[in-house]
Amino acid sequence: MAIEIIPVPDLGGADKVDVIEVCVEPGQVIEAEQSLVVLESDKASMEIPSPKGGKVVSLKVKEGDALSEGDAILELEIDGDDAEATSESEAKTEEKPTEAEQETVAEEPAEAADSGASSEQLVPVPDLGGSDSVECIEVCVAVGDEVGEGDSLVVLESDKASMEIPSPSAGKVLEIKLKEGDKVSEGDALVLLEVAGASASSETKKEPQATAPAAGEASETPQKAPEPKSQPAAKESLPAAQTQSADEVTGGASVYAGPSVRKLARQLGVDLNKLKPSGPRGRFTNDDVRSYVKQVLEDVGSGRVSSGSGIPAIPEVDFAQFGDIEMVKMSKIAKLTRDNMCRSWLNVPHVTQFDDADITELEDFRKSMKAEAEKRGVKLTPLPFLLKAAAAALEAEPSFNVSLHADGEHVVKKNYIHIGVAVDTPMGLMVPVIRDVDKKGLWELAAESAELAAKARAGKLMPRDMQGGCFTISSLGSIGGNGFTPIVNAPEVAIMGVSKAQVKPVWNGSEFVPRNMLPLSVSYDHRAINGADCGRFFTYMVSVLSDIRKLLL
Ligand code: CAO
Repeated sequence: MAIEIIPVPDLGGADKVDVIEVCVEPGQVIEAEQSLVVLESDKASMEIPSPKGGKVVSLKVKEGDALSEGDAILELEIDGDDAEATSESEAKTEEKPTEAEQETVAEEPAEAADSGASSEQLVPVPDLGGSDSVECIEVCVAVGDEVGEGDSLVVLESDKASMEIPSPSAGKVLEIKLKEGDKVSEGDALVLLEVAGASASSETKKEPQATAPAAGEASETPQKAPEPKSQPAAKESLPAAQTQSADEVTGGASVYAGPSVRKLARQLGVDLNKLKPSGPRGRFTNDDVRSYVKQVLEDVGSGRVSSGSGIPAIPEVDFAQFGDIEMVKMSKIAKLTRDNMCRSWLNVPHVTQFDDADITELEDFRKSMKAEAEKRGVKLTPLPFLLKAAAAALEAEPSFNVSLHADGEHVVKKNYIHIGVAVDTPMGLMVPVIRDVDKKGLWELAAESAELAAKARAGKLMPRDMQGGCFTISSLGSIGGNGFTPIVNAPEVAIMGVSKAQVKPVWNGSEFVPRNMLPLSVSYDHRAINGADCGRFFTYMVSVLSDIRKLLL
């Protein structure tokens, strides 16, 4: 029985790689090759397998840590046989190089550095962690490309993982030794690079089996690396074959994307299944992910979709195929209306209630005031009465005179009554706000609403004229209709729709009598207002409109 620290193996040159998952816990009995942690660099995600079986004593890492080769992952209690076998294999692996070997290694960089000339370097397939005959699904470079150290040369894909093979050195691509669809194994030639003297020499030191043939030698076939496969992975191995299963990362197994694309997609919260791949053989590229995010941001910015709504976009249609068409530019106000309506409709859970107000007496009174109105130079329409009735109802039912606070914890109760009136203008819909409706008389309201409507139609409203509303009235009464469901003008929580008044037969308990009935609807935000609140609000407003003497109370 021995306690061993299990370290991070060679990460193929990667450093400070994020731990994205810890797969075991203290006390857990694990087997050799069982995944301990999942690491993710910008090139690959990789599961680090346990080199031996045993019981996890303690963890030395947690999610979010950044690890490099040699850092402790965990303490493992190993039983006798395994412990012995391990120390033997470690002893073999750690055998010191002979003096001659040491000299060669020490001298080579010096020679190359001295020469300062560029040399050729054949880059082979690194250790694939046991995978064999792995398909090349993407060649990321072309002959003549300048690549930097770590740049992806090719993407290989086994049935377990896809892996980008990074260039071991900076240099120029002289030759590509494989094509898409080829099956390769460890040691097979990938790319012939022309590298500067110093970096060529350092690679020569690291991968003697992969160096370019000496001058005059014709062979281009790289020799297989005879590295012993000890655990942790031997030098020059890329822990690619332990990369995270394609099923477990963004997009699932049916999605063809390299680790860096998957990482980018995960970082940006992009579901690759929603994208169309543009890479060769249906593979996703980083540009696919970026373009998708750009498009979504543009759509959100333009109001075509609501942020986070997840609502599929309406497919674009080429209408010209069905007949003659014209493209008409939307006005700024039309675009603002589009955005505001979309935002309210998607954010506010709407409920609409309907009722008819008997405005027979109201209309009699209004008509009786026509001469007076003319003298005053104002037109007395039903609108001022509706404004007064709405103000009275807002006072009587204060749950309507609120806005939901953005903190999600509060409701903002307003101690003022400002009411917006939707005005149909040639530029589009505008909603000027009449302040302190409760404090104003019918004549004043008639004059002010007419003035604001005129200003709106002349395009002369100032932003302040349209701010601060508590409630909105949208009247289609002069146009027609039996009823409609207006959209709440958020952050207000309710709106009234006014349709066309008509004389209708109404049963008074003993007979049908002709009454002037005004169809009304109230839409409300059900997050702020309940049906019973609306029932009280609406009933009170209808009763005021039916008997305007109540406004005096
Ligand atoms: N039923 C029957 N007749 C009505 C009425 C109703 N509900 N409301 C108004 N009328 C009558 C008026 O009394 C007036 O007739 P008289 O001249 O015989 O008195 C006539 O219709 C025209 O009224 P108006 O439209 O000039 O004045 P208003 O005060 O009723 O309305 C305003 C003002 C600004 C609300 C209106 O002009 C307007 O723009 N309405 C459209 C609002 C809109 O587009 N809403 C939809 C928003 S959602 O897309």
